[in-house]
Amino acid sequence: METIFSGIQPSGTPTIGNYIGAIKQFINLQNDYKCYFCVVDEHAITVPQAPLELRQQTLSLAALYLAVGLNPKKATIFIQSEVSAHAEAAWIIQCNTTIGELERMTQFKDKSQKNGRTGVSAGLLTYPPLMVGDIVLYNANLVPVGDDQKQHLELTRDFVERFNKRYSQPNQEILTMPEVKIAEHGSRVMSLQEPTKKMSKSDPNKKAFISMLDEPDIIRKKIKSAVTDSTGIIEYDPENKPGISNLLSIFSAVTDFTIDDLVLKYNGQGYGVFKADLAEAIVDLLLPIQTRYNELLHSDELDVILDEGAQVARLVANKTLQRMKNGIGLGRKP
Ligand code: AQP
Repeated sequence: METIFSGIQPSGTPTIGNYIGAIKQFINLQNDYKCYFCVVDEHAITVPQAPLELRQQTLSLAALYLAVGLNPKKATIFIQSEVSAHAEAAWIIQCNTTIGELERMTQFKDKSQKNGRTGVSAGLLTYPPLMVGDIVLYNANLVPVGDDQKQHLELTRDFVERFNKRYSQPNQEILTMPEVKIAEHGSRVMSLQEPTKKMSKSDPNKKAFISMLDEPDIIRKKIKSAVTDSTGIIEYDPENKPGISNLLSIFSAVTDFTIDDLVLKYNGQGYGVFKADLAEAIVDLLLPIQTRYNELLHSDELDVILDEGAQVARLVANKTLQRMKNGIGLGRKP
């Protein structure tokens, strides 16, 4: 059986973008693959986080994983910082990655530009090696992510090739080469306020995203105020009409309609009706998830699942880490 790893940062409440680009895929994948779904809290601290909020967001994200339908009997669900192999592997990976490779990452460029070089942590630069560690520790063959993570996955594949070439014995590769798995639709959900920019959970403008825990009236308001254009024609043209095209993608991803179905269905109707229906479709999707989330958040069940998940994850991750250390020659004994 092939193996999947994917993670989300508890850097805020996941958005409908995280759901469509990543989480939604997880639900079906757990039936056909050995899955590891992680709350990557060590990634979240690459930018400043308030300690109490970080802890609350970590638990909240784990509860959301379960609330959307991830099943701990099928998938291993755990918190990254509870498996120390991640940080150890990241160090080894950093020592086998060049600064040039890391400085080329667009996510680093974007985030560091916002804060200026002196205001940026070294961890923001070395975020990709930590992500490489997440993936290789579980021998993942497939990594389901949104489009924004493609470049990090390319770096992961380059790293695996280089590491295996340098340190593996013939026919005994230390690390598994992963493939990226991008959602067919909605792999890049855009901001509701600036539809040429990716929707992000840490966007300071809360109107730019729908959080998975937003209440129905907030969802309706945010969709109503989503930026479109003045033509009033519902058509899919991301280049010239990024706002309405983004809303069409979201609508299609949260329902069974294709974009073509929707264009036909709303032909001749204004943006108002379309937006109102889209808001209801999102509310219908999120309400049952929110109900289950509220039951789980403060339950003992959540703690037990996360304890067990960390235990399983540690066993697998430590084995790979040991293989990496042996390959390199770290420590006294293989
Ligand atoms: N807008 C998006 N559309 C589709 N997929 C998305 N993902 C993120 N944003 C979108 C996918 O969600 C997964 C988890 O992402 P992450 O939390 O690890 O990091 P991120 O990509 O940096 O997500 P955010 O929401 O933009 O977080 P912040 O604001 O903290 O930086 C990934 O698979 C990602 O591709």
